[in-house]
Amino acid sequence: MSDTIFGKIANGEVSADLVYEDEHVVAFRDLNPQAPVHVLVIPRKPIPTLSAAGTEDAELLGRLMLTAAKVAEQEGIAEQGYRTVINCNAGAGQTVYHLHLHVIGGRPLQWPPG
Ligand code: IU
Repeated sequence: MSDTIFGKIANGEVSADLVYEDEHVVAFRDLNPQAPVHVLVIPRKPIPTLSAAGTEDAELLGRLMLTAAKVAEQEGIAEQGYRTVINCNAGAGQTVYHLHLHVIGGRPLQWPPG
C-alpha cells in the first residue's frame, strides 16, 4: 500500500505540504515546483500509473480531476488559467509510480509542453 514515497504521503508516514485531503485523495505541493503553483493530486489507492487504472477506478479518476479544479480555485489560479498533467510511464517523464495529477499555474504556460 505504501511502497512509494507518495503512498507514504497518502498514509501519513511521510509529511508533505498538504493543501487538500479527503478519504479518497490527497493534494500536496511539489517539492521541486515548476511554477508558482505546483500541486500534486494523488489517489490514496496506490495505482502505479494511468494505464494501470481500470473501469473500477472511473469514479476515483473523476475525483482527481475535480480535486484539481478545487485546488486551482483555492490557490487563486482558476480564472487566470492552469494546466493539469499526468505523465504516464518513463517516456513521458514519470518518475514516481503512484498515479499523480500535476496542477500547474501562476505564470504564463507555453504550448506544446516539452
Ligand atoms: P512525475 O510526473 O513522476 O515526473 O512527477 C513526480 C513529481 O514528484 C516531480 O515533480 C517531483 O518534483 C515530485 N516529487 C515530490 O514532490 N516529492 C518527492 O518526494 C518526490 C518527487 I521523490
